[in-house]
Amino acid sequence: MTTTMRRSMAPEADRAAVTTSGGQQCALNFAAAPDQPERLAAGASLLRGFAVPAVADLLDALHALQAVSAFRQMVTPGGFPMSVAVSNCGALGWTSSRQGYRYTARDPDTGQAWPPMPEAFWRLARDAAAHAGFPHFDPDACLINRYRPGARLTLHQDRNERDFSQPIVSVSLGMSATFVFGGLSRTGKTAKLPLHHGDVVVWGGPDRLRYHGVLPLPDLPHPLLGRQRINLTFRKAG
Ligand code: MD3
Ligand code: FE
Repeated sequence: MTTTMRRSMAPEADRAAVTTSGGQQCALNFAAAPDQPERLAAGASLLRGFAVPAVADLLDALHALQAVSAFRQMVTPGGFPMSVAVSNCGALGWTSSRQGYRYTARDPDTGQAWPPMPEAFWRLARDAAAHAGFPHFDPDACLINRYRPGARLTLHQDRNERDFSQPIVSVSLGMSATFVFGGLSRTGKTAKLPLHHGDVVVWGGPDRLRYHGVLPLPDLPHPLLGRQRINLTFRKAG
């Protein structure tokens, strides 16, 4: 028997055996292995914990970015300040103002270009997209959302990007949130999904234009990030 055959016939052998305090042996199983995306819908995949190995690099880069383009509360086209504070990196940045939502090459607060997308950001987004079945994803925009307790995002669609064939990759860091996603119309049925530190979701294909939002953030501080949730949203905007 070849090694290949033996491996394919006994995949359990690859799992670690653990001895419990009671003396019994059990397989060390994971709810979702990091290399096994969970299919939420035809074009949507949840990669639980996918960003965990990259967290230290992501946070280092995030601190450097904040010194160039700080978080700020933008105003909605309706004239209300967003509860979520935002910043951007990459060639294009998402902005909101009384004039509407749009992508700009410059930070309106500084008049300077948005800071370049850190290599660790771009690499993570590309790897996650590839794992979810979207190879060669090359994001030119990363919207950075910062939620404090109570902050929320009402149900909306992301439709300011040029090419809807490109997916959106979302990375959650810090406090957990409940993400809500609906269908292609605002009134469609919705589902809730808890998102935790390190989780990555890839939305593409038929799910790219789904309505979605985030429920008000409960005040449950995170060991590493304290009382905040950071969401990195990678897009091909231009
Ligand atoms: C599903 N941000 O910035 S990311 C946004 O957690 C936004 O901060 C949320 O929605 C957050 O626009 C959710 C997940 C996400 C992003 C884009 C989507 C889900 C999506 C586009 C289509 C469908
Ligand atoms: Fe969105």
